[in-house]
Amino acid sequence: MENTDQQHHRAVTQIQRLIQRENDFLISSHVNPDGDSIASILVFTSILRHMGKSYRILLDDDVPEKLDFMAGIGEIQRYDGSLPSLNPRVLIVLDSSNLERIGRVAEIVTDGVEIINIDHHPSNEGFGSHNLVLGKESSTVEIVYDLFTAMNVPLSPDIAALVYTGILCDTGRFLFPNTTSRSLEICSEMVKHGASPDIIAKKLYFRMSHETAKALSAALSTLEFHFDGTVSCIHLSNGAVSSINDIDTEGFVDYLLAIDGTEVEFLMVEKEPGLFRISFRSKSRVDVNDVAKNFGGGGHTRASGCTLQGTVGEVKEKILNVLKAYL
Ligand SMILES: [Mn+2]
Repeated sequence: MENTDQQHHRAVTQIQRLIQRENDFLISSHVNPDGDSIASILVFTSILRHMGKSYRILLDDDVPEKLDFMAGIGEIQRYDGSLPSLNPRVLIVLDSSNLERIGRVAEIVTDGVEIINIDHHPSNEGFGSHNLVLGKESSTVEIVYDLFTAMNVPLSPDIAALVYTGILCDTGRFLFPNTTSRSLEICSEMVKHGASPDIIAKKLYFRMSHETAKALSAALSTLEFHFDGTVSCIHLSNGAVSSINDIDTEGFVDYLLAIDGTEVEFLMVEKEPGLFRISFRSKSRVDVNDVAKNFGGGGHTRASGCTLQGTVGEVKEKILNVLKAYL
């Protein structure tokens, strides 16, 4: 029986051989793209470019505006539902625990297509022909960067900034428990090679439209506490701002994490009248992945989400009823 290190080593060798042998690649990642998924894609394509290979990047979603500064972002195409003429023999899936997470791009997979699955989610289903899954890594880009190094691709300031950005995003600015000395060592290396922490931080965290600032203010004004202050919640109603779908509400719920005494925090955003997108956070005790599963959602132990229908009062009631059992 092979141990994990041997499996890992074998997957790396197989992936290297496949890259050397094939010429056309399709690359994809999960819907709701984040800094790590985009960084993983763009660092992977730098390997393919270095090897003189053809590739195409398809996502079944738009890239969030705040990631528009990432080098090479213009190469990412939104999948329009029709199969590209490329006819790839290899599909590279990054940062996705299963094939459903890449949305309709999965339609491309026919019998002859080999799948390379590179990910850091412990829940990864191992759906690839080759699976490089390391559940303890902070981010997928850390794994892709190892491959990049193993294949002797020259490191440019642009690539350094991509790797740094991916790790920064998935470690929550080096604040989450997945932040390891290795993540920091890689980031230190990236800074030596031209990544600029202050420029990247400004692009990612210190940009907010006036509309988003007003929406944040409206959401925070709805703050409530439940169960002796162990749960806090806020909401943003559809009518509270002019165009709710232009608002970047990502990060709103994190403000609640700073409040003393709470264990679970959640945000309810009314994306359409009567339809709420819920974001959960947990400080230490409650597994909010499990909480979200009650409502058909999921995610991680400390951060998860789901979708619920009803009025804000009804939705809140449903959530509090379930949360009761977890506290
Ligand atoms: Mn990730």
